[in-house]
Amino acid sequence: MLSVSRILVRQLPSRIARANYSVAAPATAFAPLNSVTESDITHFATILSPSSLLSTLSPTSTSPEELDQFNNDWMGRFRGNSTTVVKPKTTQEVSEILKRCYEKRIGVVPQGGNTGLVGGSVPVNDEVILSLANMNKVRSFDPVSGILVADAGCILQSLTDYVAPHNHIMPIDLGAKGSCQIGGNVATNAGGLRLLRYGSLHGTVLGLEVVLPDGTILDQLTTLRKDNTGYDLKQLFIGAEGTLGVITAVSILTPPAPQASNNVILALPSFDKVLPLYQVVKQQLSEILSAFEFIDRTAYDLAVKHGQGRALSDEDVEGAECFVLVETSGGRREHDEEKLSHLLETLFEADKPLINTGVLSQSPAQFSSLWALREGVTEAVSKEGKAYKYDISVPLSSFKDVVDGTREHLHSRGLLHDKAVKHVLGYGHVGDGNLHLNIVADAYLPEIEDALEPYIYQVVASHRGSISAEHGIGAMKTHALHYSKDKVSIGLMKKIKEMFDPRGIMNPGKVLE
Ligand code: FAD
Ligand code: 2HG
Ligand code: ZN
Repeated sequence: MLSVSRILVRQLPSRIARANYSVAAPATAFAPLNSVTESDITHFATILSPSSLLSTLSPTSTSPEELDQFNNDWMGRFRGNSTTVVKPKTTQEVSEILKRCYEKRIGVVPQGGNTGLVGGSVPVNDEVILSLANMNKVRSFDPVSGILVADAGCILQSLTDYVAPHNHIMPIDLGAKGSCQIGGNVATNAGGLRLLRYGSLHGTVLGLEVVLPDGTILDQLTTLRKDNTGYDLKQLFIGAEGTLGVITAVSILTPPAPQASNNVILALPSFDKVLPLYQVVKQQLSEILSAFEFIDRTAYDLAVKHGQGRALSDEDVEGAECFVLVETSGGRREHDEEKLSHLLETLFEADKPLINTGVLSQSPAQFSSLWALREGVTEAVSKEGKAYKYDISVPLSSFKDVVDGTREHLHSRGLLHDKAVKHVLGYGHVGDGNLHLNIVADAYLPEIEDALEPYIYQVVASHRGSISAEHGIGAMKTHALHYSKDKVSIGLMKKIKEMFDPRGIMNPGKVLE
């Protein structure tokens, strides 16, 4: 196999590319932002109820510790210094707050469930944190069309529970479903575990209500499936990570719940079997295939170690280099089970086997526990140590080379040991070409970051891949955007930012440098 590092040396003198880029790119020159003052707090108090205003500044008296959960990100990697959290209950309140911040040039960070993995949901300095947690009502649901209109602060799991009795499901599902909000999902254009079947939020979101930085309310909360009346403005806010406005409500198409769902975990002897397996699975399961997720051996072992579930016996996992979780969702149980059994027979009886073994769930509890293993990898990684996360799109065939190449690279820098990097692992959404490369360290150390960047971004660029398949850019990757976007694209993004947010108050320091 061709080593990733060797490809790089030949193709990418990336530091030079970056220097060239910064000379040519148009600068986003916003005037410096101001800190929140006591007079702003007095003003906010005229807009919000007392319980919706948390600030260490007088006349309020919140302790700094109470603000910790808002200032720190999920990974414990990014930290802000905000003195003030506002928790509006209505779109009108959001509008009034933004008007004041716009007038006084105060930075604003929209915050949903704070489960983002790129440092986008916490301030870089002392911006106001605008939490959507109090905007958590379903506005309407039409069981015939399946269209749900909900406040942005609704938690994804609660929306799933809301539509379930109507035999519908949310088109998106992810491990953070118990905490993340639909507004945060839309703002990050989160992918997750159902993208293979239902596509991205760019397709399933039908409308948005957004408060623009100057307080103007943009009402695009349509429930129409078809609407070709000029530019589709809502698309700009999907994946904008709060840099263009605050999403206050979402209209989304929910699919009918499948009548039958099954899943199976397959243990593979080597990575080179994953792609042939994917081909066979696609061919045989066709319309009922709803997920094809990949977990390498290190990821599997960590999930088991940290109690996220155990799918296979010790004997079954022996000799397995990686695992694949296949899910089917269809309309008739007998039909789906027949197809799945036929697939498993083909796999077990093949002359040149693609799999060692597999476990098919036999009950709803087993179905959930197989998923828990895959969804639990992120949680397991965070229990094991401090994670550097690279969420990349690269050709499926190079998933293993990227993970192994990174491990070798860290080894060559003398960083692969207990006091530095403990594990390098890969997992993700094979069906979407999205690899989650996680580097688990003892602590966040500058020498590890220096070894990882720009190395990994160069690898991605050498494949013309994406440095962020689904988690976004946040604060973590602003400096690396040029590895995936050309000058013209970044120039246009800056113009769009300036048009919507001429004072640069919305989520400063995120997405664009
Ligand atoms: P936050 O983390 O609060 O915010 C994320 C970004 O969106 C920030 O830039 C914030 O400013 C902005 N934002 C939030 N709400 C709004 C709003 N109402 N208006 C404007 N901007 C807003 N991501 C995936 O794509 N796929 C996965 O499979 C996946 N699995 C995960 C599993 C775990 C265990 C964890 C911890 C995270 C996972 N993530 C995944 C990342 C994260 O959960 C998603 O990005 C999620 O969509 C973020 O939602 P949130 O409400 O927590 O947003
Ligand atoms: C997943 O697919 C999430 O589990 C999180 O996107 C990935 O933690 C990660 O790197
Ligand atoms: Zn993912």
